[in-house]
Amino acid sequence: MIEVFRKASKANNFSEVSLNLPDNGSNMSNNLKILLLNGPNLNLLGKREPETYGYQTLSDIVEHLTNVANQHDVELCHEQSNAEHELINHIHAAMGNTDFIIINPAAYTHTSVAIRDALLGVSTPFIEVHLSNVHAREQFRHHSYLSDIAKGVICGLGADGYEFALLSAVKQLKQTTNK
Ligand code: CA2
Repeated sequence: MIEVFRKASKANNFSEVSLNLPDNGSNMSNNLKILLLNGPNLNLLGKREPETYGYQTLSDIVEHLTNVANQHDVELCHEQSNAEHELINHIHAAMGNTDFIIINPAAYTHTSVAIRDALLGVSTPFIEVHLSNVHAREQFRHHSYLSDIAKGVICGLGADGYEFALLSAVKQLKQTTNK
């Protein structure tokens, strides 16, 4: 914990301002907060290519995950973007107020050093999720720029993978915090 004290003595009046900042980027509020982040084209879920990505829409998935999070007394925030810089901005915005990130970076998984650097920069633990089994697909999907720095990776289990990631994140957080 970084503590900044400003002490000012004014005549007979002594005032002290104390500002407590987390030095590890952790959320200072009482509730656990998890960010679900989805990358490009995942807004098309349930509308195209259901044989590969399933029949559930992104809204269906987020609604279900929100219910699961509520049952565990955890706040779930969701963002989806087709733009790399917006995903990076969401990662930056999570710093200091989010305990865990669940991310499906979609195609950026296989290309983005910038998203890797953002996740390293904020030090928020994260799980990488893929709906499809990327290892059973084209060679270029076998490499991820994120997997080696993730707490875990789930792929090939469809939308259930997000739920398993959420339950694991909650379990990990409840083990390491007293919230
Ligand atoms: O399996 C996954 O979740 C992926 O992250 C999905 C990405 C793909 O580039 C990764 O290799 C694996 C593609 C997301 C595209 O989503 C669509 C959903 C419906 C229709 C068309 C695309």
